[in-house]
Amino acid sequence: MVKVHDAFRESVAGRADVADTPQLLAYYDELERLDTGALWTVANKIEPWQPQSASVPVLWRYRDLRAHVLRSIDLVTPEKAGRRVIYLNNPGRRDVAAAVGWLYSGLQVMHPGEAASAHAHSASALRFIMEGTGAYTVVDGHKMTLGANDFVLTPNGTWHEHGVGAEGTTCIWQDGLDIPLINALEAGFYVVHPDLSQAVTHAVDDATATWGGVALRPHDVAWQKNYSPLFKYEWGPTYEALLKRASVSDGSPFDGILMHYVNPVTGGPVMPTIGASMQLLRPGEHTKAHRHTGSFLYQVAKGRGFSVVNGQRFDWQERDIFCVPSWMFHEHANLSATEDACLFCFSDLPVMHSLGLYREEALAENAGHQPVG
Ligand code: GTQ
Repeated sequence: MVKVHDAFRESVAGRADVADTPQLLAYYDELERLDTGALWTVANKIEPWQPQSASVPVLWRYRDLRAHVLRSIDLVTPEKAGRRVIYLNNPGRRDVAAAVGWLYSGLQVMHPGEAASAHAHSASALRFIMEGTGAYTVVDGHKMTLGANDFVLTPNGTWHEHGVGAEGTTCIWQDGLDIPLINALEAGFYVVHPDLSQAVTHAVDDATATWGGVALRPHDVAWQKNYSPLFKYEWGPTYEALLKRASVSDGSPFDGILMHYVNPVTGGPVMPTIGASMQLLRPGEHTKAHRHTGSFLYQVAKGRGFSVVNGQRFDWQERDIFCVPSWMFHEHANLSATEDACLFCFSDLPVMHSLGLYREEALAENAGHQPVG
């Protein structure tokens, strides 16, 4: 079969627009034998005018997933599986096991009395608790107790392990990691802890007690690392902060009341590669559509509503998860007239900001986009 090289031609000044000829095709074959190629045959493809996400918008309904997640308890042990997780596999990103863009996510389930072995890796991770009691995470000797809608960090390089105390109930949480990004950068290392578990060397929940003050920072504790020392962000104060903000502000027309979880030392994102936020949509609120760079994974922490992503409507309720791929228009709506709705979200926004790649655009009123819903 004859190879076609001019499929990406564009007749626009400054873009590649070279027609195939027998002479050129022979030339391209010679270049290929030398492990090279003519840029103009690929230029328009490798430098698109704007981001072309390979990810597709997806809604993962918890009511569809939950029974399958629980079934894994009878099928594999955490000892054998390493971690008992059902991961979210975006149809456009199966080759890299990403939920969206360069972000991985999965639902992990653990029985009372179970624990997963301690390990460390180059990927940065977070967990958002969906259901159950008695869950805990240990990060570098700091033990954090976890309840529904709590969010906990296990940053790059830290020893971490997860479990559910014998007195607890079956727990399900969402894991979020930058595994695909770290693999794309070919920078991933993985180590299993020599003892398979680590000693708890600090008082339980000491990170929250030390760094979780209301805009107060301890005088006598230093922190030099590039991630937040406040490993756990509890739902109670998070929700309270959203309600307080909503009492004095309408927030953003595109995002409602959107608050970023921050590193209390710097005011910056919780980890260098993954940021997280919680967003409140007031009863009946419907945000305006916009798009920006970055890949986003949402979990519905509270309420019900819908989001329109790239023109497609996704109706969601508590615990559902959906993604917004880079540069796709999106808007969110709270369908309740009386209750607020809250969306937890994690993303690669810190990467976009630190590399100078963040761009944002509102949907033009006259863009001919059909509002949905
Ligand atoms: O607990 O660090 O869902 O390394 C996938 C890979 C969780 C973890 C996952 C991991 C982890």
